[in-house]
Amino acid sequence: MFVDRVRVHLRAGHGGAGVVSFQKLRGKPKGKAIGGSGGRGGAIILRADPSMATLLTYKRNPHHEAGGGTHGQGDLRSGRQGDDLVLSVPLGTVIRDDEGVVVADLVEAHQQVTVLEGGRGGRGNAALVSRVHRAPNFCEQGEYGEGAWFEFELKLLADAALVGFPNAGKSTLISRVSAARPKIADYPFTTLEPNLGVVSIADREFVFADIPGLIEGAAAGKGLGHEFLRHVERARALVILLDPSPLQTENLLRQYDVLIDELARHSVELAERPRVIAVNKGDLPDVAHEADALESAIEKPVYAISAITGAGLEPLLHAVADAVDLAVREAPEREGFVLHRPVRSGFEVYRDGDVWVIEGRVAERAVGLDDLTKPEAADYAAARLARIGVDDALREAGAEPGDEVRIGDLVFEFEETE
Ligand SMILES: Nc1nc2c(ncn2[C@@H]2O[C@H](COP(=O)(O)OP(=O)(O)OP(=O)(O)O)[C@@H](O)[C@H]2O)c(=O)[nH]1
Ligand SMILES: [Mg+2]
Repeated sequence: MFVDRVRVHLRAGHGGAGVVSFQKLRGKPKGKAIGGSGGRGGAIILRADPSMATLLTYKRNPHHEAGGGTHGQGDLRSGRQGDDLVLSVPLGTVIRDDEGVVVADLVEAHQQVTVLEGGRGGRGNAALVSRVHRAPNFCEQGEYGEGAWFEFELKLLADAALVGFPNAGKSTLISRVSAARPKIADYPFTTLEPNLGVVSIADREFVFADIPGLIEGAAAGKGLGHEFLRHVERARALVILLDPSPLQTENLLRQYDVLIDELARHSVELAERPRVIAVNKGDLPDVAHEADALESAIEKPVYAISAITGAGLEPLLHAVADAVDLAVREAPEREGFVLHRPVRSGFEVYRDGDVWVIEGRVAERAVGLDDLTKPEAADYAAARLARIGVDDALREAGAEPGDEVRIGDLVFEFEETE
């Protein structure tokens, strides 16, 4: 099964929690803080792997999570970092976030992108010692690893793609000139998924793609062609394969016009891609004559071939290799990219019914302590919230003392601090 589009849920690893621990020291009633910090959670990394052909494994298993960090321990021992999870995707995979924004387009072998960073480890009480808190009896929780849905879409990276009506003989041709073995049959819409084959001609080589047949209206969603027009997008050159058989209701010129029109409707740029035009089934009567007539009509070279007997294939393949070379010279190297977006900073204040809600990582971090029922911890969290501006923001938004405020799972009352 060829799977070229999947939705995947990814979650970075949770950070380990810090710990509260004291070393008893003579003369120090509380002792010395020696609680270690938690390890950070593992990140999610996507990497392009040339040996992968489809996204099937993600269809079967759409949930992936990176390793969590472990908790800190006494004696200043930090927790272990969680293992990053490196997921392989085929070359040519486009990654989108849940809002449809392209995050990366991995077309180079081993190119990679970190899509989710692991949660931070919580600081242990040793790391929280300050002038105000010389022996803190609290520590930070580990931060949750962020989880999100992504869409992976595989766009083929063929050098040349076969474009033609169903039944034109595209699969027959690719099976004749490469090791690809797609199903061939005397009825239309036999090919339901693209097939790639490597073609060697003299000392030249190119990757050829056989895609499902296109019909009129394909760009508007008719037939099977629409889904697969996307795959043609990345081919450097196109081979327009025309079908002269009496079963085909459209004549050669009309087939040609319809196919070019559908390409243009999908993208103007696609209709301008270097192309080679061929008429298949040259073993049938009168085809040579029809091919000549087409050549005069469109004033472009037309290759008459027979995918079954092999007649005319060599000149055609050289012409395709030339078109690919030309495209390589004209178009700069296809480059992948990884989008770097600033981490969302700050927080948001909004009202949900009677409750003020504060949303944002900094605010969640400020209150992410082990036990806020400890007065010392609560004071510490309150001071942190004030410092990052949460109090001011609440006041500005119109919060009154006594109003309920929610940050993550935590609900508390807004108090005026001086
Ligand atoms: N006479 C003749 N028949 C051919 C030739 N090439 C292909 N055919 C026949 O045309 C029919 C369709 O061939 P396919 O290769 O399956 O066509 P296709 O373009 O891949 O069709 P779809 O996958 O449905 O789009 C089969 O019956 C082939 O045997 C040829 O050169 N000469
Ligand atoms: Mg086919």
